[in-house]
Amino acid sequence: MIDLYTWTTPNGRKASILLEELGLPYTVHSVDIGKDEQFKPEFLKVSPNNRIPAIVDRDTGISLMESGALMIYLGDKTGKLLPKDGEARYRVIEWLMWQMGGIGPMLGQVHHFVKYNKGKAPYAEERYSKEAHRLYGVLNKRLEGREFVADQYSIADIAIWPWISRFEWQEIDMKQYPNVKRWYETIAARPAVKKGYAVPKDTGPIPMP
Ligand SMILES: N[C@@H](CCC(=O)N[C@@H](CS)C(=O)NCC(=O)O)C(=O)O
Repeated sequence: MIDLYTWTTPNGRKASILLEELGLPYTVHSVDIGKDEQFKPEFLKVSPNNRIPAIVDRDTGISLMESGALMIYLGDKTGKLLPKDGEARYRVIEWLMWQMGGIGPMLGQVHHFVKYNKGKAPYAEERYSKEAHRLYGVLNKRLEGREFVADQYSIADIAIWPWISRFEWQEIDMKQYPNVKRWYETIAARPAVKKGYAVPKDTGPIPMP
């Protein structure tokens, strides 16, 4: 049994979608970051950086913060969605790290400046929007002639997808990125993705381009 600490954000959805895909039993603990619940002492014991998602694996006693780390852990625990060794494993980790270092932090800045604080910092809006387009372009190129970022559906796709689901917030026209659009729609149709998207609560249907 896994305890999942999460909220209705792209990083949170990475963990719930993965748990649904793996078919692992889990208990959801909502951490409403809008109400500063991430600073509660009991949550900080699991996630000292006061950020969701985090997990505790009651089978092993291991607790983990950082979505990339817990995705690798769960992939290894189950032997699914992360190849055991060889180039295939490193390819998945490569694109997972690309999400962790690029897509997440940069699109997060687009949400901050373009969606929530429009007009306050034109330079930041321009800088991060440009970076968002660059990253969408990289993803579009990677998906040319490839169904998924590392060929087989993997934790890398699951890490990237919830960020792309905010394409409207990012003012991205998916028609400009046809391979991303096709990949996004394929993943959005998966039953586990639909279930995991609605954790810890239903915020409405998955946005479709
Ligand atoms: N690198 C972290 C980022 C996690 C993160 O930024 N979580 C946000 C929600 S998407 C959060 O908990 N924010 C609360 C805060 O900043 O206090 C991960 O991938 O897990």
